[in-house]
Amino acid sequence: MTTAHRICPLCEACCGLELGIEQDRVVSVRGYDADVASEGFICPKGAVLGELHDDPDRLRAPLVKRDGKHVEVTWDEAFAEIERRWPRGDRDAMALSLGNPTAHKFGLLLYGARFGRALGTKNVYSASTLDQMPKQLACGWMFGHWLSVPVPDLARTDLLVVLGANPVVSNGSMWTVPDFKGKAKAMQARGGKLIVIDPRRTETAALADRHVFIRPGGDAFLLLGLAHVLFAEGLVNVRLAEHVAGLDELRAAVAAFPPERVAARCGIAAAEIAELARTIAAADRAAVYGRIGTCTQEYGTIASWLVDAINVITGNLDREGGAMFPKAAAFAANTLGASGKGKGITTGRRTSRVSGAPEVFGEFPMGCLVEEIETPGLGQVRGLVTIASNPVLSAPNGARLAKALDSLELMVSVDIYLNETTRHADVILPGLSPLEDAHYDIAFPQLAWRNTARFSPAVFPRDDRPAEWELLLRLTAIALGKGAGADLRALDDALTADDVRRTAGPFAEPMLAMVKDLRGPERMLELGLRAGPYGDRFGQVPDGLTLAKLRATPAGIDLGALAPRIPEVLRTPSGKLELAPPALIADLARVEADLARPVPALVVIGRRQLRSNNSWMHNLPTLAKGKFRCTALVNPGDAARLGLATGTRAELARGERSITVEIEVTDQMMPGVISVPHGWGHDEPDTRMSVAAARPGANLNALLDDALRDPLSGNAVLGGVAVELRAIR
Ligand SMILES: Nc1nc2c(c(=O)[nH]1)N[C@H]1C(S)=C(S)[C@@H](COP(=O)(O)OP(=O)(O)OC[C@H]3O[C@@H](n4cnc5c(=O)[nH]c(N)nc54)[C@H](O)[C@@H]3O)O[C@H]1N2
Ligand SMILES: Nc1nc2c(c(=O)[nH]1)N[C@H]1C(S)=C(S)[C@@H](COP(=O)(O)OP(=O)(O)OC[C@H]3O[C@@H](n4cnc5c(=O)[nH]c(N)nc54)[C@H](O)[C@@H]3O)O[C@H]1N2
Ligand code: SF4
Ligand SMILES: [Mo]
Repeated sequence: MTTAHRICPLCEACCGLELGIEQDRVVSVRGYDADVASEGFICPKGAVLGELHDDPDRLRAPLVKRDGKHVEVTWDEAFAEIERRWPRGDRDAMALSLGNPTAHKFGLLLYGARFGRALGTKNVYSASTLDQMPKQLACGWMFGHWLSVPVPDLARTDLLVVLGANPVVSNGSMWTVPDFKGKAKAMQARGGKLIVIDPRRTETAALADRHVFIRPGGDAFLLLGLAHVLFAEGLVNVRLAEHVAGLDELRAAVAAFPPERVAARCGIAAAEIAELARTIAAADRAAVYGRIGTCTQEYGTIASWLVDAINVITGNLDREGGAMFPKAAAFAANTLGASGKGKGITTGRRTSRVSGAPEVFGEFPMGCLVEEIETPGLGQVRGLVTIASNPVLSAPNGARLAKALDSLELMVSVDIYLNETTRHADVILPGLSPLEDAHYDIAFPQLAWRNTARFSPAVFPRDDRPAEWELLLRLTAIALGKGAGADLRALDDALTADDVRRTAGPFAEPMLAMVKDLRGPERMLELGLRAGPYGDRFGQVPDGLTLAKLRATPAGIDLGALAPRIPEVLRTPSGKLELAPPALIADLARVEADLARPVPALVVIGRRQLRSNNSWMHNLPTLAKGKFRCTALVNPGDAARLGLATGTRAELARGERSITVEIEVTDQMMPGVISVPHGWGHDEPDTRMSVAAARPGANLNALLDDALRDPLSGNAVLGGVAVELRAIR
């Protein structure tokens, strides 16, 4: 048996794994103890990477739909079909949908972006508006860059307050923190405390020193109440005052939200809100962390802003043991250019054709895609390319979208399964197995608990099938009108040279000469690493980072604990940390109006599960085994009132739409709140996921509304949505 080392591409924890290999098969997977970022941690998903590699349902050849059935064709036939059917004329007629795994594969991320630029369409959609857009927008306004997202310095904090996240299960999000549980326990062993604020007593809450139930969608109200108390009781302590603007505006804005006013809306007593504020202020070093529960709701951007505003006004931002900015080795735009001042961010440079939703960071809300396909007229979307994206299950009102997909002139999916979304595609282009591909994380080192740099080469050699970046390059050639038969090597050289010349000016030619033996994403990585903050600056810093150095160090290179970065990290036009961005202050009017609205009797929220990964890992036998997991968790009081018991079936309805769910009664749930995981509903015809289809579960998103969005970020509202639950007799 030989061993190979490989970063797990499945979730944001990015664990380093050690694979045992016999011939061309993975026979064991363990956490790699020497890995500088994950130190031996592994979860049940990483342990089945071999099963993913071997899955007979995973596509290995392109498929084209002929007479309603997908049939295998050659690569040339698949691309010829795409070229023949490509909608011409209006650039905006082609839409692009980027799914979650795109963020985990550097070939997809770098060449997906290239392809997007070649398309030149304004119709770009992604999982970001089903997920973290509010956080990135709030950070953009506060710190001046959409990738400047502070993360808790768990290794040194005394108090971690978690809202709307379950890192024991998710292993962190917008926060790369492998073995969150071990690190949280180590904090507790040093005397630190963990507080979890969640409508469900989660696996993370079970570990916590204190759990507080909150009404879904109540975070903005709670956080306003907390900030109010901090100001009112003189507990504000802004350590970075000379770098902070807007303190008076923030004080004035939260003055209208004393705990007594917000208590009913967040479901937390006024006295408890005041006491929580005092606890955070009293901690020596504290960090407040909010994640998907605080984003996928009506006030996602406001809640995300207030999380960091509280970190600032309690003196915990950018300080050891508080919330800190990581510094990534490559592609970290917030480390480049002049520091201190910048352009800041701009949104709404365009608006969507049908709803007039503003563009945010070059995207429209995923919820808008369906209406752009359905609504005739100039600029109608007639073609779609999905890249690792399964919106039929992951986007609200997936059933409506599924119908709309069949009306497209051309749909192409770059995907490894024939699933609920790709079954609508005219052409499916499968990438390699992750084990046949090299790996470097572009996004997650910007969000990691510690600064490190790691690279994994491919574990297995590949046959003559193209890598995903090569598929995307060929699509780029088609989009640019160069044809499917274009010289891809020359195109790659030209596109990379353009990028380098744009950013490096007179240094471009020598830089390009130094990387001439590389191609594709590895060449872009080499350029990014060497130009980055730890890089060798193309020879100027002799012991600086290069790709060769990372290749020689499978356990990765440790770049140290997080260090303070203000003012260097700031990119706002004022050069200051903006504590009271005007758009957010203005949006408080919505929160104010909501105080008068009645709270619905029953709402649904989502949940993530350890042995599942959004919509696509239900086909791996080891993960699929055991107890059926797509259940609706219901509080015992609600269950008694509605005549429901564990194991019975019920109809979960919203307006005219409904799904059938299996009930699990548990006092983990706050009264009036139901929890249903997303990513299920594998019972669509003409898919090829035999294991998943055996226990399909129900698609929560069939129920939710595509039009329900946070207006600032365009993020979908996926939680706190009013529903009815009826026993099926
Ligand atoms: N109701 C509700 N809905 C939600 C959420 C929620 O909490 N509640 N969460 C939202 C969030 S946070 C996210 S990120 C989205 C995720 O939703 P999506 O962005 O749709 O991502 P996945 O569900 O992970 O689906 C991944 C797709 O990529 C394919 N794939 C997997 N690996 C590869 C690969 O290596 N290469 C290629 N080319 N394709 C691959 C899979 O077959 C699948 O089609 O769901 C969102 N939807
Ligand atoms: N095992 C596993 N790991 C995953 C994934 C997976 O599917 N499986 N998905 C990955 C992805 S794409 C992402 S984005 C991350 C997400 O990672 P997390 O943000 O940790 O996501 P969840 O585990 O869904 O935790 C969200 C929590 O918010 C709570 N919640 C719901 N509504 C509200 C609310 O209004 N307010 C508050 N305060 N809480 C609320 C829910 O009860 C839930 O406990 O996980 C990633 N990791
Ligand atoms: S926690 Fe995430 S990165 Fe680590 S092994 Fe599990 S799936 Fe892979
Ligand atoms: Mo996500």
